[in-house]
Amino acid sequence: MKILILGADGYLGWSTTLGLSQDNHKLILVDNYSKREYMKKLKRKLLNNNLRVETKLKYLKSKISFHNIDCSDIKKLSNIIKKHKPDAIIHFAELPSAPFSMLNHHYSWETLKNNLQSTFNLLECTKDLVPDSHIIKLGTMGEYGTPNIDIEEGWLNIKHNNRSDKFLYPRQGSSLYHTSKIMDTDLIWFYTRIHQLRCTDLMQGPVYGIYPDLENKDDRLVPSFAYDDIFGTVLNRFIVQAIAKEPLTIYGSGNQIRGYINVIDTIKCIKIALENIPQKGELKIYNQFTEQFSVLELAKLVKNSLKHINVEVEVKKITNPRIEKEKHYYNAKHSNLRRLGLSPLKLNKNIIIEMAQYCQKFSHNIDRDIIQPRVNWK
Ligand code: USQ
Repeated sequence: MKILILGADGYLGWSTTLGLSQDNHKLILVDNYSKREYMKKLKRKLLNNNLRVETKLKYLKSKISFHNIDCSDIKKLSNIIKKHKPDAIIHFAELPSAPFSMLNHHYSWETLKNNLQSTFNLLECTKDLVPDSHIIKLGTMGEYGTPNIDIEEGWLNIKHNNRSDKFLYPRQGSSLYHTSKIMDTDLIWFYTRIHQLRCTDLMQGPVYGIYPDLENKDDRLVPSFAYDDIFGTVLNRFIVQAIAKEPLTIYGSGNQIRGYINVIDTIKCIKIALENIPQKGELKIYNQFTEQFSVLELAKLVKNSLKHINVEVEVKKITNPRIEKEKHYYNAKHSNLRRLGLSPLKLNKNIIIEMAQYCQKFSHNIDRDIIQPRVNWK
């Protein structure tokens, strides 16, 4: 397949590139490095020396092409789509952070503007130029929030006054970032049903992991690894905190439950989505996570695992900087990807130890000043 990957410099965009580069696809990559710029502005740093895409492609010795393009510029995006006529377009070109979106008016608007504009531009270009092409969009489990009923996979059958119909599952985000993803889903569903596009929306939980590929552990090709309070996801942060001998930052009670996924499984899910092309006018939605944990359970797992490599871990509850339910029901369905062949890699001691050993190699890069949460929802 000819596959266009938007947002190819990010944690998931680059991991997907690596994963798909081994298959017989033609890949075209797009990124404008804006996340790197925002990190610099906000004085947040990565753990690893994340090389630029052009350099990583040289090491990969592949003929993958890269275009430095902002997807919120519709002219530039449409030129790329016109030129390459991709069979599938994977859309990661979004600002991915809840704290970033809640920092202040400026970054809230940056998140809404960037995420909606890139999704809108992609849908417009697809409708006009490649209406048969398959859009795979990274959504988030956070779109559903933490309702007091089971979370279905995208859709909910509702019976009301003796009549029934199927709707998008009700959504309520706990940050403007999550809300931007809800709005994306609404846009995607509108274009899918009105213009008969083929779309897949992947509702993914927080991702962890270093190497996207079990066979290829070349450190030069590792994706970005964030551990700071704005861009790091919780398990990646905990492991860096443990290596830095800082207490693990449990927000509030630590009873918040989410569905987690290893970055290796993210790639497997993208491959499954690519193979399962929706009909015209069909929006497929998959809940993309493999296991549920509370924050406290994750912290305990890190503490117990790292004992085996003599790393002492302290766990500390701190005031929750976010407004989110800390005690809640959580039962999210996630059988669609399993049914299509995903066999999940479960989180275990060895995975945590391997991640910690990678972090140890880069411990000289750890900046303790960017670990404590600085963005407060209130
Ligand atoms: N948390 C802590 N301590 C920390 C960091 C986080 O207790 O140091 C807690 C949070 O309060 C939250 C949970 O851990 O309850 C998950 O937080 P997170 O920062 O790992 O995840 P989140 O902000 O929800 O966002 C991340 C990604 C986002 C993706 C989302 C999936 O940044 O791109 O969409 O995970 S989900 O959480 O299912 O919405």
